[in-house]
Amino acid sequence: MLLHVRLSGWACWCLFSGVFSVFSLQQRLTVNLNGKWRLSNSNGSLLLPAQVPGCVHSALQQQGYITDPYFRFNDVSYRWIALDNWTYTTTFTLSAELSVKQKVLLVFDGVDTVGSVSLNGIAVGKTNNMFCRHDFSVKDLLKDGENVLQVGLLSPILYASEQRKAHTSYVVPPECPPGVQKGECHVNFIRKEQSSFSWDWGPSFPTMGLWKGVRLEAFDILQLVQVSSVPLYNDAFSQWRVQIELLIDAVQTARGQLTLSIPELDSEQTFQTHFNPGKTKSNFTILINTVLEMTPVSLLCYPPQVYFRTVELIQEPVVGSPGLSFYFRINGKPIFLKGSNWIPVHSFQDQVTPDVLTYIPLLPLVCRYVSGLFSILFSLMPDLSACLSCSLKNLLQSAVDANMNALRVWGGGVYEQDLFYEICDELGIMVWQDFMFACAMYPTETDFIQTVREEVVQQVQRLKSHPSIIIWSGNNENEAALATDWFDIPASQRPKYIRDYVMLYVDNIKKLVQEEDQSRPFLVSSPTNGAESEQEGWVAENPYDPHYGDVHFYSYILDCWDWRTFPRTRFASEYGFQSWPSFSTLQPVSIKEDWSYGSNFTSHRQHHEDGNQQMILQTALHFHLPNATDPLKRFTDTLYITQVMQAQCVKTQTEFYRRSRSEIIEGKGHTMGALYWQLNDIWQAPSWSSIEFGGKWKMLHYFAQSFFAAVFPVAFEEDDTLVIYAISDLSRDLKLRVNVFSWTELDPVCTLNSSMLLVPGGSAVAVFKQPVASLLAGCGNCTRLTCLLTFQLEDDSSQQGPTNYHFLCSPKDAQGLRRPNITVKVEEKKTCFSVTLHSDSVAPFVWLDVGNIPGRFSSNGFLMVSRNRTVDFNAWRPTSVAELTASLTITSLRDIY
Ligand code: BMA
Repeated sequence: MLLHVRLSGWACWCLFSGVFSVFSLQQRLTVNLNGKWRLSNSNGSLLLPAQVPGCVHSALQQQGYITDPYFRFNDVSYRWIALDNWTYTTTFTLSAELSVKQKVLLVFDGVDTVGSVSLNGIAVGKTNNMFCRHDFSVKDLLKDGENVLQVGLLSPILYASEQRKAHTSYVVPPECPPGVQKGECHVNFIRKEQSSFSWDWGPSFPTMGLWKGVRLEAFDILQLVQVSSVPLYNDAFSQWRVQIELLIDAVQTARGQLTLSIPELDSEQTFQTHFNPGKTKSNFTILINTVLEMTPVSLLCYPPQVYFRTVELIQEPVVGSPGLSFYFRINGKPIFLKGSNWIPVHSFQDQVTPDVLTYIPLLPLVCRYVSGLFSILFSLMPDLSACLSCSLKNLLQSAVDANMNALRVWGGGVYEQDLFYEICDELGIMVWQDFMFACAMYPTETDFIQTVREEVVQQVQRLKSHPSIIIWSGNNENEAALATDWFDIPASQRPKYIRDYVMLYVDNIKKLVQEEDQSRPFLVSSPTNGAESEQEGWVAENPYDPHYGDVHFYSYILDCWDWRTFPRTRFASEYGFQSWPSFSTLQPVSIKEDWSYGSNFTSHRQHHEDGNQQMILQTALHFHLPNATDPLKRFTDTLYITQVMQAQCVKTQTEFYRRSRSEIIEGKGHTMGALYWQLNDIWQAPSWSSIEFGGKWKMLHYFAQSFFAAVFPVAFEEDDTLVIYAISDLSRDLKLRVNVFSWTELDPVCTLNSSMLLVPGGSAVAVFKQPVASLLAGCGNCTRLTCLLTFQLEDDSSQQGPTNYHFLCSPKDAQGLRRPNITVKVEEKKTCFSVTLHSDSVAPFVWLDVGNIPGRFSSNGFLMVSRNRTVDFNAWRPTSVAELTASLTITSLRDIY
């Protein structure tokens, strides 16, 4: 349905009714100032071309002044870059058309970060917040002929340190990141991507640059700066209305008539309106006369599509459980959020690319790429390696393909670019959007609050039209940091920090967001006790209380196969385990001497204290460690086994959360969200991610395809009794089939079937319960050490959802597990390649790897309990059967020791 907006005299959206026609958008002139600028450092020793949008690091690399910043130890070697000040310069010539316009704005969509802008040698303004768009009125400074535009950028490290020094009254912790992160100090004093000074998964690259577009906008009378729209539903009247907000910049007072209409919905409204000189925001509401179903309906309009959907965060008493529920109700329906946490895709945002091209091996000579809706024929191979690594589309599609329905844009990164949210809208990914504050206290001086206010208003206005965003959240872990005293704040000073906290997130951010957007909930922090935290003055005694709100839970040392160690929370918004990326991801940024688990490189890339050791300890609880004599094989086997460990740990924990959906045990439960930490990687290093830098899926991501499936069976043991739950997002009559295998045999020793049971949509229901001893007694010579189980749900005619498995002992104790001797055949099919495996015995965690050929298998890391299995491989660049066959390695658990 098309939304018609008529502002008389306005050539904006669709129609133009011409009551007066003095001004129109069509007469706005835009001069794009992106492209090649010149960049110099403070003493002028470096002078080079630099791309805008872009940053200093990218420019230095592109011009060959530095090599890949991600190579080996370069994060430390290139520290000098962000300790210097840099100047971007460009020249442009004015057209006659532009010079006669009444108003000319110089617009920066994003300056990173502390900048002074001058035009023809005259200062026009300053910037100090990378999350703000800036515009400066420059008509009087422009001249005929050549104009010189300069942006001087201060070292963000030195600026942050200056700000810290100026803040003498009390400390605003943390002063510096932990040493293991090799980062910079006082990032909380600068409004910039907080993880750019280093994080526990990322390098320190405090970027500087013009990271978004630059342009001149010239117009007469007025121009439309931004349009946003949110649908609101009135329960009492069962009526929709769409709130449309226009941000107008007017040179002089303009009066007129505005008509909003949606003919398809038989809804129209007319407003007499006027705009005062300067920037004004005006809200208009159109009532929808037609009764809409509570299902998403799309309205085509400019600029984005508008969908009708409601979102509520339900916090209400739960029968049989102290505390409050915490779940999202979308269009009146409770939804379990399944997904992960999103971090910045790259240290250098200019290297984030929009799309991924999928190679279809149809035409051998002229390769065909399909990108979204468009098919383009290329006769020459474009260089795809760069675009693949950081493609938003690829990562988001990967989330959807792993059956995720939600992502949390974590508060230590950036508010993502418009395209991110457009793709989420399109793919149906629900976004939990943090504001960019993380793991720290923040100053509350007037200047700081002022710039944060501007940031918040701008970001909410920019993003609120996106239906994918279902919640705004004030910060990451700052309530927890205060409540559980991460920073050793003396008790006597606590009230001051709490006052600052409330001032920033409640009195300012929350208030502003709620003024700007009434269509979605606001949460002050994550984790939080939500309504209970508010009761306790916004900082709860224990923000990790499982009876309220959301929980972040990490435990690296406790046995992750033991579900009893996990909190039965209402909503798990963070949990996870580290693993290493694959060798093909590490190889381009390392050299031979780096390829061992004890190398300097291996410990340099690990930014989480004791992380490498924790991975090994957790692995050793259930697996033999690699013992190959060949050092490279031992290294790659170690990378593999950390991925096995991570996949299995996150699987166990996620299954626990999903099966806790429908029950209250010892007063806890009704879990309605599982967002593991973290989806993606910022560089090639060990981390909690399920997707490696470069887009390659780790074993965990393949596992997520199963453990987030709409219909899925999960097993666990309680007091030596095996319990299997059917989890279903859909309503189905289902029965369970359990196959018992011995580790030595590829045919089941025995099979058990349950009777058919209705599993209501949105529930987790126990469908099987039997003491392990009695189950084994009825099944040949099976013991805990010799046998394992697979199980699946079925309806009358076919299997529903993926097959799952349950080990009755640690694989390291399994008796009869043999080297499987897997052989393989690669074939070319119409739209992908197929890989057929043949195994002569049971093989756990079968891992196919084609090295640096980018692409994805349809399934990987699986338990092989059949002689043959075929999986597909979708390549993201042209390849061949020969190349794939040569690159393919297959590893299963028994191959590493
Ligand atoms: C959480 C996150 C991040 C961090 C992750 C892993 O607390 O919010 O700050 O990267 O844990 O430690």
